[in-house]
Amino acid sequence: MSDAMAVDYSLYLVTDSTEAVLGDKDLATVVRDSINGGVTIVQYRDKKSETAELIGMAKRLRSITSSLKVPLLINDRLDVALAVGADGVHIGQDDMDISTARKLLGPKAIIGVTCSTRAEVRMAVDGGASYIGIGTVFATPTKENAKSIIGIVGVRAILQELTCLKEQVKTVAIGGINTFNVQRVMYQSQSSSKALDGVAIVSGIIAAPDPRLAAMRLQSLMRTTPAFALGVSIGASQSVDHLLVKIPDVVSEVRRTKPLCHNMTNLVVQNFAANAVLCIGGSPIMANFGEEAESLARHGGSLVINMGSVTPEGISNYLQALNAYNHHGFPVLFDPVGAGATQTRREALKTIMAGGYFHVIKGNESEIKAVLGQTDQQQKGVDSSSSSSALEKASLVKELAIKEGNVAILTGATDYLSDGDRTYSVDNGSIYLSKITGSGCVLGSIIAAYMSAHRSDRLLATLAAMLVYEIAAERAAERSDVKGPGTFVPAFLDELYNITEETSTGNSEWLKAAK
Ligand code: 3NM
Ligand code: MG
Repeated sequence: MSDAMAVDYSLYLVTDSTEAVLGDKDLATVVRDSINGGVTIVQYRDKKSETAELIGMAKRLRSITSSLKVPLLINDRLDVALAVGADGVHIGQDDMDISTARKLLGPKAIIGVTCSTRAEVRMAVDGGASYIGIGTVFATPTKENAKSIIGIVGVRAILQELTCLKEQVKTVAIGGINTFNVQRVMYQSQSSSKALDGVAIVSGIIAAPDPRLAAMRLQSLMRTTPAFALGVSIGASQSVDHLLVKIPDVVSEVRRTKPLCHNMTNLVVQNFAANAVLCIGGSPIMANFGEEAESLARHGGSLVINMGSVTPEGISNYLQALNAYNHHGFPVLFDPVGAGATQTRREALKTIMAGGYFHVIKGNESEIKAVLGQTDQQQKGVDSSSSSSALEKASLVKELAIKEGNVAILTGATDYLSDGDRTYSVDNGSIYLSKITGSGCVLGSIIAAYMSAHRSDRLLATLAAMLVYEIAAERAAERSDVKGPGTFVPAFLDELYNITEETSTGNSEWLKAAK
């Protein structure tokens, strides 16, 4: 038996001998190939075979894993583990209890327990678990009767519990993890003090046409910073003045670089949003067809997904585009319009959020609450209403930003923005913004343009966009030719243009109006 502390859990293979996953391949060969590709620990899991067959295969796996110096664990069956001299066992919540297993196998054995709740984690830790298998993360055909799908949020909660317990127990996430989501699972699950030690994978390796290549690809994804997280500054607490002095440069950068801003937005605001992006110096394209996203995503622009006119076909287009931009690492802003308004939208919200990583999520109070899973009373329309205090709104954006590892924005008479570390409010704006349609959507498009022009500090880019937008609205509303919402719209476009043009010619007087 090996030293449990020295085990590398980074790429944990769980086997499956069923036709549906293994096909007609030989399991022992698959295990050997996948270790050669980068698997660091193996669990032999076979829920169907008879004991003699289990021991036969376990012996073959023992000899392969021993020669390749990788630990072998057996799922559930202590007798099989003892019979072949495995390094330990993995037990589920319905299997033998951890304390008994520990007593039978001794202190050096590796014993892992599957947990989906904080309470299960405490029991596993008390019983002497070496590691926790956290899951089920995503729904997966490999485990049809999964007890609960906890999402990346659930993984975070368990990592936080372990931080509170001050336990050094190791962790792997399991359930539906593959090359598309492994980086997001690792990145978004980390809490301030604890990250996953690895991921456990069944079909992503066993069902792959070439298990060695699949393991290599997964290992390399695990070891590289995801494209969507590159160039992100985290943890630099700065005063707002420190950020404000940098804003003229960001505003000019947008006009100079004319970033492509790809909008998948609703029927109501396409024209308005495209004009606003042009006015601040960006290059808008309004393209709702997912097929186009891959080639657009190569241009280094940004994507806005605005679910204001959501349809089933729309959702699959969004997901295709989200995947393309995540893959290339360029910014994506999500505007969950009317997220809590209907059951359909709540479902759409879940599907879209599970489909990829968003650099920014922007919504009004009820939308942000819906994204946080907090709304129980139904939102009436897509317009905003408010019931929380300033402090509550600030903590909503902070909570969302921490949860998603991104920038969150809550819009309203006062806007709130946070990257989890820095939380600010913007008090500029005009009452007319709430008297016209699409003002929020336009803000989303402007932020996205700023995010793609200025990559190194997302919060700075967002704040710059918000101030340009809110102060332009203020200046427009003050104009003598503006008599109401109708005359406000063209004046607002003018002022977006004027402010950004003035800034790029060296005049940033407008910033003095920032509140
Ligand atoms: N245990 P795949 S999920 C074996 O949640 C197993 O405890 C789970 O398979 C749990 O990588 C799971 O193919 C199957 O999605 C994971
Ligand atoms: Mg079991």
